[in-house]
Amino acid sequence: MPSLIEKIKRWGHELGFADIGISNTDLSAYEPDYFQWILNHYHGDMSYMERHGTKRTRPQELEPKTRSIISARLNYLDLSAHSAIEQLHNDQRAYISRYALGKDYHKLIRKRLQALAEKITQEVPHFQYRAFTDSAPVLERPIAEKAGLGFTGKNSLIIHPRAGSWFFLGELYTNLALPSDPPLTKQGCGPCTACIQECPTQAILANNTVDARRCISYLTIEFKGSIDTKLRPLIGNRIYGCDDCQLVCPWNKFTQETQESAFKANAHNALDKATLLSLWQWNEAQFLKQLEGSPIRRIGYAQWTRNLAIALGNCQTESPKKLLTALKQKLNTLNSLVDEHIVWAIQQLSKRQQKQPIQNHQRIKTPFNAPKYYLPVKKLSSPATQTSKTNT
Ligand code: B12
Ligand code: SF4
Ligand code: SF4
Repeated sequence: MPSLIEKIKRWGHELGFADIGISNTDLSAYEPDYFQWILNHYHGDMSYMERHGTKRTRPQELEPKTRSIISARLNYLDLSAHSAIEQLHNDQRAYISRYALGKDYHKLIRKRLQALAEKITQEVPHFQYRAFTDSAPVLERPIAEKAGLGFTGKNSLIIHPRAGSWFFLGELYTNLALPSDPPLTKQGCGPCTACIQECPTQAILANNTVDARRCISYLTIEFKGSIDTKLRPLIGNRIYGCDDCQLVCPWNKFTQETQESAFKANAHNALDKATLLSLWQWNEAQFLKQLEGSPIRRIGYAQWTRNLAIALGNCQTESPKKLLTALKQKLNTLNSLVDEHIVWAIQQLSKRQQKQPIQNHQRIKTPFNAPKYYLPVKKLSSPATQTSKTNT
């Protein structure tokens, strides 16, 4: 058995995974927390989470033959992309989650896991498996934690002490009873609370959990409805997902850059440095063309426009006249929900134009009070710059 485990890990690395770990299927220690989260309705409109019941916490209910789980992580951060901090701090620009600057990860990771499974099948002909990443009822973070791929941070993400948190997770449910890896027990957040303080919408709660209903990632990606007007100003210029709780996490000074060309920022659509107004000009055909292969396409043009309208309404540095003209051009072109967000943005900008004071709950929070962001600086050819540094 040890030699098979060694081979699985070696093949995993050869296939580009940053780490492979193995766990058993007992997630009973996590089940109460998970269902308390559902009971608190922190999942918002993601009703599939409720519907799946115990399938997520009991792997055999999803795949009866499962005896152990091979958990994998794949780095996605592209350090050659335009600076995340600069993009966030400039309210004329659009902030898009780092994971979405390149190609969609779902197919890529599943194919990689299948390639790993094929190698195992050559060695163990009776090997059976199912590959998952993200979209199935799988409790991916607890599985990764059990398999030793990292610890659970206060921001609820899995953090590896030598690689930070900018990675995706994926799993192979297998019919083999493989020996488990030990979880990492020594590391953790300690007294740090940077992510809790810096989360723009105060979505991070006690007990390493997030109230998805307040999380900008949920609001801009998963949530299809009308966004609470109290939350809109807090969204700032984040038009697809949010990374603030990773950008301020000190463990991310150890980030490992992605080796996947698919995850590099797409030079063609240049989303890493796009302005709000340039994206606002896209019609639906351009949206579909520019975002071919991107995970962003999934939210559709109307939701994309809704998100952009909020960000335009939050923009304080561009001429309101210019923004108002652009916003009015899209009124009555999509649907009533989008119109409602455009009207809100127009009202915000009109108030500013008329110099009406912005009410306190509408005040836009400046991104990050934290003195430091913990993205390592891209390694350059000079030996003097070969060490990891923080960029402030
Ligand atoms: C639903 C979901 C969301 C929701 C809800 C997020 C959340 N925190 O639950 C929303 C849309 C908000 C979201 C956002 C993001 N997501 Co998401 N999401 C998921 C999904 C599909 C399910 C997660 C889930 O089950 N949540 C329910 C909660 C209760 O479960 P949990 O957080 O895993 O909680 C367990 C532990 O925290 C633990 N626990 C609870 N309390 C305590 C206390 C202590 C002391 C300890 C040690 C443990 C512990 O027990 C809980 C289970 O019982 C997973 C994929 C999957 N199938 O698992 C991806 C996933 C978690 N997301 C991921 C990513 C990358 C993101 C974003 C960074 C994307 C972005 N840039 O916008 C943000 C990050 C926001 C954040 N801080 O969580 C990655 C995380 C990778 C990593 N390094 O951890 C995943 C694993 C997808 C993947 N395959 O890579 N996501
Ligand atoms: S992704 Fe953004 S909004 Fe969501 S918990 Fe992290 S910092 Fe808060
Ligand atoms: S920012 Fe601090 S508290 Fe939050 S996950 Fe990172 S180490 Fe933990």
